[in-house]
Amino acid sequence: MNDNRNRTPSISPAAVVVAAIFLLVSVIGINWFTSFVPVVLPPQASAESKSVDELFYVLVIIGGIVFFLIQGMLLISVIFFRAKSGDQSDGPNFHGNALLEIVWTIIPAGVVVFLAVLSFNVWMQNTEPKATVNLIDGDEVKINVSGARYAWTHTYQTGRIDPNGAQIVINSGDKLHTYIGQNIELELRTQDVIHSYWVPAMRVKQDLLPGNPATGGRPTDIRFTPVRVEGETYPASYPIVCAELCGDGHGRMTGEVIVYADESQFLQQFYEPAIYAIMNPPADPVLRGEILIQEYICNSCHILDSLGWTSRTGPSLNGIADRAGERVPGQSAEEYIVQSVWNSQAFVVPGYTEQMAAFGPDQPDANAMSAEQLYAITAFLCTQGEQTDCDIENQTVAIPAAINTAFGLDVDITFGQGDGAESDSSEAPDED
Ligand code: HEC
Ligand SMILES: [Cu+2]
Repeated sequence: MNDNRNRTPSISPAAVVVAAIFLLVSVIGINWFTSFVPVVLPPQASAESKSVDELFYVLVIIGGIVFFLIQGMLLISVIFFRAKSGDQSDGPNFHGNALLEIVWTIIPAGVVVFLAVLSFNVWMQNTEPKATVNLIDGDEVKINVSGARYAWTHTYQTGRIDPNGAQIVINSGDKLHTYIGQNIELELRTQDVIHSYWVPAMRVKQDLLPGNPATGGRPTDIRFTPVRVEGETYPASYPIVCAELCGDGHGRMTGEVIVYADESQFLQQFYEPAIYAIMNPPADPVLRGEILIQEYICNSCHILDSLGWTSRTGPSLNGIADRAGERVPGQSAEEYIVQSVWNSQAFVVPGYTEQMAAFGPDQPDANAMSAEQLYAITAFLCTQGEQTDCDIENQTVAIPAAINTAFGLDVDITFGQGDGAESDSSEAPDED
């Protein structure tokens, strides 16, 4: 034993040959393995996806080679250098091999640096701001995404003006509409906790970070350009999911990217109809409300069978019109609904907490709600009941003082056209 103490291990030629064979087998095996990867990955639906996938292949190949090489060496050691039966002695005592140690430090260090440079390159390339973004009909349109437990909301600041002089904002709910070749740039904000906007087919993912609510949170952005996918029929749909565990409804926090074949299909099937609908709302406020309410994230917290909502963070809205008049003494059904939406904290339904998001004229994009929109939404909710207590004809609902104070508003909402003469905000297009 003693004569072994300061021995330097020698590397036998046989070991080198075995290692070389393993390296070869690993390379071939990994190449064969990666030929299956395209089947596993979603379609490459963005210009960015190719470089991301190539980076992924390089990582899998290098990682695979290292894995198989180490496991192979381990296996060889276990088989060829095992103790012979009856051998109770200690093994030879080695004191390192400077050459080996240098080699096995330099190679991994080199590999890590190589991967870092490669990854940084792909990242820089894919996140680089484009000269023109969100081009629609020759204009750059700002598109904001809002994440809230548990829904995504997309809003397009169209730059077009409605008859009242206000900018037309299209709220497309959980769907992002785009077309092949459009450079998309989204500004993301969360209304509560950290979420992560992930579109696997576009190979992009970006966290939404809470910030100072007074400044509207802390925006992050994400960029990608949809490209044509072989054999796809357009408009095509690709899932959006939340990639940051954000609560018990995290799994429900999904959406869709709808990709149109070209700009004209996008304009015809999404953009112009959306603007037309805003410019020419149905005369019936109930109908308007039914359309509007689906643009907000109410579905992420409430059950409402008539619209297929299934979420349980808040009370069910089935039959709300029957209960609304009995919730707060002295408050009519329509007053209660108005208050519930604009200032839900004023009365918290027993058994629930103050979790409902705020909606109102001063709220950020996804939660912005004008008096006219609130009027229509209330009119719709007033139809959700058996013998609704709401009277949406000839009624003026005074906005509760608390809301006036909070929003600095002084408006009433008029239902129908009758006595509500003194109202100063009934810009609801009158019907009947
Ligand atoms: C983040 C979850 C959440 C969202 C989003 C949300 N709500 Fe609520 N909602 C609640 C909770 C929780 C309550 C019960 C506590 C309270 O009254 O404030 C509630 C209460 C209500 C009530 C009173 C129900 C009753 O039985 O008295 C109405 C009406 C209502 N919400 C309508 C809406 C509408 C309309 C929207 C969309 C514009 C909406 N909510 C969006 C969580 C939410
Ligand atoms: Cu989330």
